[in-house]
Amino acid sequence: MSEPTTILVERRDRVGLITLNRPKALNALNSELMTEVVAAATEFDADPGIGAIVITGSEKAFAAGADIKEMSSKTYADVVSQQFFGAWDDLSRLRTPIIAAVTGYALGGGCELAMLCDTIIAGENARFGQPEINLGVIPGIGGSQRLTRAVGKAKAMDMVLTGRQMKVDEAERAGLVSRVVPTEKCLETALEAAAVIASKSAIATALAKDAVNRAFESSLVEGVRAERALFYSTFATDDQTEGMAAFVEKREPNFTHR
Ligand code: CO8
Repeated sequence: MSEPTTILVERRDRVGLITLNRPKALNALNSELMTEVVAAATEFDADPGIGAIVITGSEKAFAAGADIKEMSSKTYADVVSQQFFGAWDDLSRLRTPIIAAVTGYALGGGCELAMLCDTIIAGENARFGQPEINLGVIPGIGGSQRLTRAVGKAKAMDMVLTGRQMKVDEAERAGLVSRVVPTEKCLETALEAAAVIASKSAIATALAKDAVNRAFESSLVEGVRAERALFYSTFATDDQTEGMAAFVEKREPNFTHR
């Protein structure tokens, strides 16, 4: 991949860190940024030296939405023929767990990007919203679906129809975010959580991620059946043997797949 211009990409030991970096546009998501984020995350996903990914923005904005200036002149024919923003879906197919570290605005596509990640750790100044209705459009990167599954119909309808912003205490109560921490500790906390995940068996974390995601995509019966099959499959791995042996022998596990 050529050097990205809209993001910063770093490795912190076994954690891949992607920082959205269009400060003048509050990290508005344009096509270039999408291509770069998806490419960087895909590269981390293929790297056995990386066990978790963190996506973050700036203190003022995780991302203030899709780039309205880029979108404003597009026609129906343009967005359909270009499958505009379709590449974001690729993020949800990666096996490596992804944490969104959200401070400041996570609006529109920004909120949708955070929800595309596997979990959200938020700073106290975070603001979530789907304000597309104010622009005469609706969410288009899964917001109407993932927000509804995360916070329920009543609150999702409220957010999507009024375009109002949700502060972090409400977002935590509603189950949109996993943890709320002081703003200045948000990235550090996310990196620590990612390092914990990256210390586990990468096969087990991928299977665990898959199992939890089934709850979003299937009925309870199908989800439980899928979980059982995934659980059984862990017994085909040397990391299961090692993890359980280490517990019995009262020592730290030394997983092969990490
Ligand atoms: N797109 C482009 N530029 C933006 C965006 C954006 N979404 N948000 C902010 N900016 C730019 C501003 O234009 C401004 O640039 P300039 O200085 O050149 O005028 C700069 O960032 C700073 O912004 P403000 O001066 O507005 O900063 P404030 O602190 O006053 O306000 C807000 C911050 C409240 C976040 C305000 O900027 C705002 O309301 N932004 C727009 C939020 C929004 O509506 N987001 C939703 C966008 S639509 C969307 O995400 C659809 C996704 C679905 C696509 C599906 C495709 C398939």
